[in-house]
Amino acid sequence: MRRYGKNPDEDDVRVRPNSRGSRPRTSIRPKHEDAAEGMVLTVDRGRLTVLVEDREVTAMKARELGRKSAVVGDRVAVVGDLSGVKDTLARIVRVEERSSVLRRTADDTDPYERVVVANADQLAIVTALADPEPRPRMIDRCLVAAYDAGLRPLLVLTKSDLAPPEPLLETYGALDLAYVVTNRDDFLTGGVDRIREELAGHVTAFVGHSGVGKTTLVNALVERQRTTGHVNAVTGRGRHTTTSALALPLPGEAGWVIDTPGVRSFGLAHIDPSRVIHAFPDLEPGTENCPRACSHDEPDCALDAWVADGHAEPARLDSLRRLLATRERREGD
Ligand SMILES: Nc1nc2c(ncn2[C@@H]2O[C@H](COP(=O)(O)OP(=O)(O)OP(=O)(O)O)[C@@H](O)[C@H]2O)c(=O)[nH]1
Ligand SMILES: [Mg+2]
Ligand SMILES: [Zn+2]
Repeated sequence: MRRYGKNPDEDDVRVRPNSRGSRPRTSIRPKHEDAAEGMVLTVDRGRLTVLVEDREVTAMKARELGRKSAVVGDRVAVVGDLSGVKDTLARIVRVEERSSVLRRTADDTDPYERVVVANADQLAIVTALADPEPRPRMIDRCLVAAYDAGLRPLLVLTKSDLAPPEPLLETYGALDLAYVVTNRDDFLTGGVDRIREELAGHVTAFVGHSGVGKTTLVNALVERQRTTGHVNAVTGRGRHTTTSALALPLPGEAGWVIDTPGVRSFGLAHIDPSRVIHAFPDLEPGTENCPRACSHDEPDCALDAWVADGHAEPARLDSLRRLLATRERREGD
């Protein structure tokens, strides 16, 4: 292999286990036609773990990438040492075009957008039914982000051993949202089958408040696929706050799950307020009689009468209005 710079007939040359210093350095190549394709699994302080074929290769951004960053889920081209051997370092020379970008800001006024995950096609909005208490506004915000990024939202209600899901599901009934209800005890009895169905064939980013059980659930889903050390270091046993996003393959090549650190809120500063209504397909038909360019948060808005006539949950309109109000505050400042 290129790593040792040997000819094939020298393959049987043994490499001493502790010969760190004798390992050749990553070669500098002006052209990258020999670059390998990989997927970014995690990012930790400038070091990226890239899956190249079946090896986890540690890599850093090549200088030529400039300020462009690679995030979890990105497809990248890597050169250099692709052996995946400890203490080796490859270089990312290209980030391929993304099919989706999930963004968030710290709050609605934060001008700094972070890309949470690239190339996901589903957003699992994880909410505990208790401990911590569900916060419908957070769900609405995640829905807005999902619709904005073109991801299919999936509502995942955890800790059903602590509280029933019905009150929350009633609020979202009009949305026709895909959802699953789980709890830790289910995991032992095949209870993750329902969620597996929803995840199959998708790249799903798991988002939600800290402590809602994202890592606990992800661990139950990917158990057999864990690689030693790596997953443990990042996700612990589900009891430790996750500090960086990590992509994990579902068994049987059934797709990918991406565990992300808990967030305090899902800032929407990057989202166009006129698109917010699309996150409320249950309310959208009620905007037909709105005045032109209605913000849906003004006295003439047709939604009030429409909702009062029983076409949709008043709680949904309240959520929409709260989001729009947040957006408006930002515009006024
Ligand atoms: N009662 C109950 N507790 C659960 C369940 N699932 C997870 N927990 C507990 O909830 C706590 C938080 O779980 P995590 O999986 O670490 O939560 P997380 O969403 O990954 O948290 P962050 O990484 O901080 O974002 C842990 O103490 C879990 O044991 C469940 O179904 N029922
Ligand atoms: Mg976690
Ligand atoms: Zn309106």
